[in-house]
Amino acid sequence: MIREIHIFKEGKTLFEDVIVPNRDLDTSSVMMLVSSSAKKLQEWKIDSMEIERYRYVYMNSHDTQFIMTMDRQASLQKVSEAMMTMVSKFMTAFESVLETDEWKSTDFSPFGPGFRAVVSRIPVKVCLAGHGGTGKTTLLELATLPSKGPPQDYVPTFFGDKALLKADFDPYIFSMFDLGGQDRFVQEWGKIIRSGSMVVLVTDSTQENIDWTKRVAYPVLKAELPYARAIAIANKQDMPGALSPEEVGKRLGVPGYGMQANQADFRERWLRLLKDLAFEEIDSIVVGEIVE
Ligand SMILES: Nc1nc2c(ncn2[C@@H]2O[C@H](COP(=O)(O)OP(=O)(O)OP(=O)(O)O)[C@@H](O)[C@H]2O)c(=O)[nH]1
Ligand SMILES: [Mg+2]
Repeated sequence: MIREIHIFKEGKTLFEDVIVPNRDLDTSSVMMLVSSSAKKLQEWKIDSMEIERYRYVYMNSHDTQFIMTMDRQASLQKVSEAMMTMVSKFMTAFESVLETDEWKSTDFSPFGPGFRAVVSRIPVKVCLAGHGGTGKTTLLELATLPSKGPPQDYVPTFFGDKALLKADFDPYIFSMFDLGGQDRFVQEWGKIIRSGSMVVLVTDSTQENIDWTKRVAYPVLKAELPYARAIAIANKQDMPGALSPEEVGKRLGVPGYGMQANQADFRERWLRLLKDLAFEEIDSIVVGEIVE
C-alpha cells in the first residue's frame, strides 16, 4: 500500500499527497534524510530504505527527488514499478518546466489525480486468517458478493482463495486473501500471505478458538508479516456463550470487533472496519508487537 508521495527539488516541495498519515515518525525529518540519499542516485535508479513498519522508495530524475512511502510489508517490486510509471507521467507533463527556472513558479497540483491513479493500480493485500469454520469465507463473500447473501453452509476452503474488493476505499482497492483454516493448510499460509499489508484475525469468539489462534496462527503470522497491521473479528456474536469483542480482543492481544458474518445486514459494518483499518482510523496492532 502506497501511503504518501513527496517530490522535492533544491529542497523545495513541488508536490505532496498524504493518503494515510504516518503518526509514528516525524515526516519532515525522514524526508530530509531520504531526499539527501535520493539526490545521490543516478538518473532513473530506484532505491529504498526501511524505518520501523514503513519503507521509503525513492528516485532521482532531472535533479528532482521522488519519494513514496509504503507499508514495509507490501511488495517492493510492485511499488518500484509504480514509481517508474509515476515518474514517467510526471515527466510527460513537466519535463520542460524542470529544465529551466520555470519550475519555481509552476503549480504541480494538477498531478494529483495521476498520482492517485497509480496508487489504485496496486491492490492492498488483506489476509483473512483463522481456524476452519470461524467465518473467513463468509466474510469474504459478505464483502464481495453482496447480491448472493453470505453463505450459510460450511464448505472448508482448500488451500486458499482470493477476490478483489472495490468499495468506498478510494484510492485503494483491496485484494482479499481467504486462507484455508484447517490445520493441514496452515503450514501453506506463508506462501499465500507474503506482502500482505493488513491481517484480519477471524475467531468464533470461543476460548478454544482463541487458544488455537495463539498457538497455531500467531507463529506463522509473526514470521511472515511482522510489519502488517492487524485487528481481530469476534465473529458469531449471536451464538450462546460468545465472548464479547472486548474480551476476545483482550485475550488475543489484538483489538477485537464484533461481527455476525452470516447476516447480510452486517456488510456495511464489515466494509467500514476494513476501510478504517486501511486508513488507520481504528485501533489495530502491528503483528510483530502482539504480546501473548
Ligand atoms: N451463527 C453464526 N454462524 C456463522 C456466522 N458467520 C459465519 N457463520 C457460519 O459458520 C460457517 C463458517 O463457514 P466459513 O466461512 O466457510 O468458514 P471458514 O473460516 O472459511 O473455514 P475454512 O475455509 O475451513 O478455514 C458457515 O456455516 C457460516 O454460515 C455468524 O456470525 N453466526
Ligand atoms: Mg473458508
